[in-house]
Amino acid sequence: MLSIDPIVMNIRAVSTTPYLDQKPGTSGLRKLVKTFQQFHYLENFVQSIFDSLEGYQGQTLVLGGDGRYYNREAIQIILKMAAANGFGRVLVGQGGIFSTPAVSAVIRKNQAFGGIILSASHNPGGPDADFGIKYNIGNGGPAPEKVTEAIFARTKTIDTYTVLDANDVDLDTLGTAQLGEMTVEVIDSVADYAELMQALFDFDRIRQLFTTGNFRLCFDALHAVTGPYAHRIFEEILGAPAGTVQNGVPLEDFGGGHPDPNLVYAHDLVEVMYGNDAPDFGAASDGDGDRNMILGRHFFVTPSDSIAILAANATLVPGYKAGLAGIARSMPTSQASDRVAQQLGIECYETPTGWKFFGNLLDANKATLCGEESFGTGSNHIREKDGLWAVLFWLNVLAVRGESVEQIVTQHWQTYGRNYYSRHDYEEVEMEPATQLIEELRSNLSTFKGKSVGRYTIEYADDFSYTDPIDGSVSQKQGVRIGFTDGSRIVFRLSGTGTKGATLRVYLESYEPDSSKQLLDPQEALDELIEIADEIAQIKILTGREKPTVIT
Ligand code: VG1
Ligand code: CO
Repeated sequence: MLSIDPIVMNIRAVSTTPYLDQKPGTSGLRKLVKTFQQFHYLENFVQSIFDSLEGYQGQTLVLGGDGRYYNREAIQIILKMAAANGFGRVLVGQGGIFSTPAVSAVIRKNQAFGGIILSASHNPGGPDADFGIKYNIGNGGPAPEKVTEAIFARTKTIDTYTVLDANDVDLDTLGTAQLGEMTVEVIDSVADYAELMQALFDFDRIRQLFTTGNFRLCFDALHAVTGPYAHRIFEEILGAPAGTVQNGVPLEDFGGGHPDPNLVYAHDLVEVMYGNDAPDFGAASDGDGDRNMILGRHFFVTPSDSIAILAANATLVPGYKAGLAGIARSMPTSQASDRVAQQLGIECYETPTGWKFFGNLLDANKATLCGEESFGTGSNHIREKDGLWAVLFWLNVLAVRGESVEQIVTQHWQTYGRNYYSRHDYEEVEMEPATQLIEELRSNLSTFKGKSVGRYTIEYADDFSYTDPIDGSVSQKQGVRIGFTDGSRIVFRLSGTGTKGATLRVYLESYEPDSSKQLLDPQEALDELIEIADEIAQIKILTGREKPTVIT
């Protein structure tokens, strides 16, 4: 008697209608969970990704997320769609967990076609908070603008998606399952990443620091994705005592907090590091593990300084002992690394905000280290910024130099001068006045040059435009810059990652070569520039805010 084979599964073409708001921002599509839960919303976007790609039939896709609410549901949907669209294999992190840098590492190690990361990074999680999805290409890095533009164009016309009718895959057990013709491999979320870190850093020396040196680290995972990575690497492999990692269990709502490693949102860590008997070194990472905040005892390291200091000390670290090909920083990041690059006789590239702009420079071996003022640091080991990598880099430097974080930073200032730096964020302001503020600045640009304000004279004013030195692509309107004759700068831009209203970012920088004047509080050192920024952009009047929401 003939029987129907029960494992034959159905590929279904499902009719759908476009959503018109699926434009990816600085780092993927970020929306409220409720938006993503709308009928076919996620499916439309995922099918638009697949429709914008060519040549993935039979190839490997890497898939995982930061564990926030809706992660598991989204993974099941994407697996069935990947199977229906012809991928050969999907590598998914156990429990659906993968940090952004781990996805980048796994794509590269397995020569995968690309990867999908489910994260809204530093944005809060939970049923009433945010979700996000981003696509990474075969080099392990975020899709460049031409890909995200193609995806967005497709979302506006999409009328069908395809999906395999199948049961959910068990995401918690390591091993292989079959979805139609496609293989799903549930892999250890940490192993490949930890192996890569061991190849770059002197783990023996760092282990000695923990086991014989009285040295204490406090790492705060903020209940986000780096918990399992930090436990494994710091406590299991490097021998730091249990308890070194705090808030180390990923929670769907990050324990109600913002998984944003800065002085405001990482307050538990700040209390420890500024308390009595503080540890020697403190660090935190964000929702998806690509950012880092570095603290010494009672001491905060500005991210712009951090990248400059890592560059200046790179040859102390095994993975970088041959020196750097170049440095790249995003435009609003301070010019501290430019000074190191100059000293080293290498190039310092200035790119728009967002890691996708570093990809070509890294692939072409023009840059080895990259950094953003927003607590993002990374290198050519992958194509994403990498929070734990930065912490390990610092640990390696601390182990070799045997000095405190504060000593290393203040010495750096003495050698290179100090770039006082601060970013003022005005979060969730209304979209209309925020846009008006930027538009007015843009239309006044030509009138600024040569103007004197207080003790400053404006040398240039423009809207940053970037031409990629490798592929010639042009990205315009990347931030209004006002530069002063003494090298100080004010930059204004609107965030491309928020989901509520608009977030205005004001970046302030001044340069102090005199080491006797380098120990001021940055807010004090920058006070006149802060006033000028308000005057030029009418921030208080237009936003209705007396002060920023977050100062970093
Ligand atoms: C912010 C940061 C930017 C970073 C981006 C993604 O973008 O300023 O430097 O690359 O977030 O990082 P925006 O457009 O909001 O200023 V993550 O860790 O959120 O993926
Ligand atoms: Co992030």
